[in-house]
Amino acid sequence: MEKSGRSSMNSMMRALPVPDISRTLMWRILSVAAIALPIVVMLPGVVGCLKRGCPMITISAFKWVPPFAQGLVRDLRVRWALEEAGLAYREKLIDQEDQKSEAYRSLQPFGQVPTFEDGGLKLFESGSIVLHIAERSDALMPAEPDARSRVKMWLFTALNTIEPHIMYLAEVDLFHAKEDWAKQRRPAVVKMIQKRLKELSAQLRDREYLEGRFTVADLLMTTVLRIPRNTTLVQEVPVLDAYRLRCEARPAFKKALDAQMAVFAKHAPPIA
Ligand SMILES: N[C@@H](CCC(=O)N[C@@H](CS)C(=O)NCC(=O)O)C(=O)O
Repeated sequence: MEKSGRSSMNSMMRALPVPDISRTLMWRILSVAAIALPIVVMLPGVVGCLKRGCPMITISAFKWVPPFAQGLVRDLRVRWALEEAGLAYREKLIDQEDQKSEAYRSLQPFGQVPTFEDGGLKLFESGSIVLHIAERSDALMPAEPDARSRVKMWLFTALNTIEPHIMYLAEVDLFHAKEDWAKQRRPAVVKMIQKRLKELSAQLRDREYLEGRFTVADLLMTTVLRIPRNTTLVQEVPVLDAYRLRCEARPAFKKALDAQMAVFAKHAPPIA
């Protein structure tokens, strides 16, 4: 009787859906690990943050500029680089009075925008700031040493070889257009820009980006090519215009531009 009772129990057990113990255990371990691992990894950083105060990147930007400059102010470069790198930041918004203040001059000796602060590090010059960000982000800088050097070469090209001529034209068109010297000088300035843009476009004819893939050099070059938007100089060079549009189509660019424009919209002076 007892024997037949045990065997009927065994056959009952076999009929019931018995859980696969090892699989259940494995899932439990994985679930615990999924929760615990990030905590363990982040804990030292969180504790350090609580002790020393959390470092947070701060960049300076103007509260407001006239429409001709909106979307071109150089904090855009830094915002864009930070967006590409996935780094959060806060803004230090300044006006013309702040530009002259001793406190701001201690960050930017020329009273200009942008500045960058991260913990104890304080930087000015948009080129140096985006390079600093890029050196720490795969999104903006390749790993291979020669490629890194070429990216820096193009970054200097944007700032030293292309931007000065473009800025000269901006000076002529936006600030001195009615003056005789500006009218006389303008054709030569335009000619020089056309020469430089043609030479640059020859480099981009067979490639989408300056160094194989999007890098901080493309970011800077694009912001430079945006400056003469009161002219058709870039549109006249289809390869360059397509390149500019390709870079501007990046979600990080849109976020950066929206962030700069939102500040101007918020601080717009009342219409008289
Ligand atoms: N070479 C500097 C130029 C900075 C610059 O010209 N910033 C402009 C805004 S885009 C500015 O602050 N202009 C006001 C001024 O010079 O007083 C850089 O790239 O950071």
